[in-house]
Amino acid sequence: MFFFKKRNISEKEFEEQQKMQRGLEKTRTGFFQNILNTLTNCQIDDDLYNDLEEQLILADVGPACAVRLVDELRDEVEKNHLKTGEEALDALRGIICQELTPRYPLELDGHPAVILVIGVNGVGKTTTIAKLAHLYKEEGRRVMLAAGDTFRAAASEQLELWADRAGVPLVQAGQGADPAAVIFDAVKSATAKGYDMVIADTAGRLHNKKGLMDELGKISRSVKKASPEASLEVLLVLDAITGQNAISQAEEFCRAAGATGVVLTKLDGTPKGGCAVSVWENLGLPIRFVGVGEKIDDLMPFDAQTFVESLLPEVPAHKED
Ligand SMILES: Nc1nc2c(ncn2[C@@H]2O[C@H](COP(=O)(O)OP(=O)(O)O)[C@@H](O)[C@H]2O)c(=O)[nH]1
Ligand SMILES: [Mg+2]
Repeated sequence: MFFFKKRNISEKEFEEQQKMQRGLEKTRTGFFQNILNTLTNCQIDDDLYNDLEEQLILADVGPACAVRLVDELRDEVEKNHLKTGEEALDALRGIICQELTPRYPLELDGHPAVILVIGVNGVGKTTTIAKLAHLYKEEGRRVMLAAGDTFRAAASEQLELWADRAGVPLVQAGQGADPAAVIFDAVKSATAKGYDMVIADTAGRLHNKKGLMDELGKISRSVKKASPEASLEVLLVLDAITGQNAISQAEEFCRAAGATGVVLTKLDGTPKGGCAVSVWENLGLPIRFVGVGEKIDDLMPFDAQTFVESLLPEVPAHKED
């Protein structure tokens, strides 16, 4: 059985947890509160499993994923002779945590480490780039941005404002410039100037799958051409407010784009944060970051355990001082 490990946490981890709890407030006090209630002081029987399945679906976990999680829970309960709702709840925490734990690490060891941010319009790509720049700069990395969304003039201007705010340089070109050329220049410049990381914006327009594939293929090649030592992560940004809809629409898109991970934004704005749980099942991609607000420090590296502890807390979520 995958036991959900209770742990003693440091002050920093406690702060992270508080931030995640605030980000997940709507989800936690909504559908997941019902799940907590259902599993507190209950009888473990078929009705309970049916209720749970329904609640997981309402929480936007997605029907297929909800059915599988409840099946796994049933197995765990039987195998380990779990008797109480609290024991079953712990098993459920473990199952969800395992589901959310990335199967492979984020690749950032290239010179430079390149992160390409993709996704449809309005999901939060540009904001996420600013937040990533801030986060990695705080970690002591030298970050450069590339304005690969050359489709709209305003996109570059918006990124320029964020770059100033984050205090990092930006490589940009005029409207209509070739995004692969902009990103090539950024990677070249970063290599020459000793920057560790290039984070690149892209246009959200998805005329067709082939167009997208060609464009992203071209960008990947120009990254390698600019620096053979570069690593490349392609992060697909999904808006949690549109939840399961966004995930099913992203299925084809992410395969075409060769995405390597997901950033789930706007978790703070929805009671349906449960959609996070089905990202691996539907897209075969790990969640790397979550957006929990509009400010520059409202992005958190994704940690499955912190997420589950915030979603299904053991103690009342808010500590009284
Ligand atoms: N509440 C909230 N809003 C966000 C988050 N991320 C982005 N946004 C907002 O979403 C809107 C679109 O963001 P933008 O970065 O321009 O999206 P893009 O078109 O994908 O580049 C902006 O108003 C952002 O402030 C988040 O995590 N939480
Ligand atoms: Mg944008």
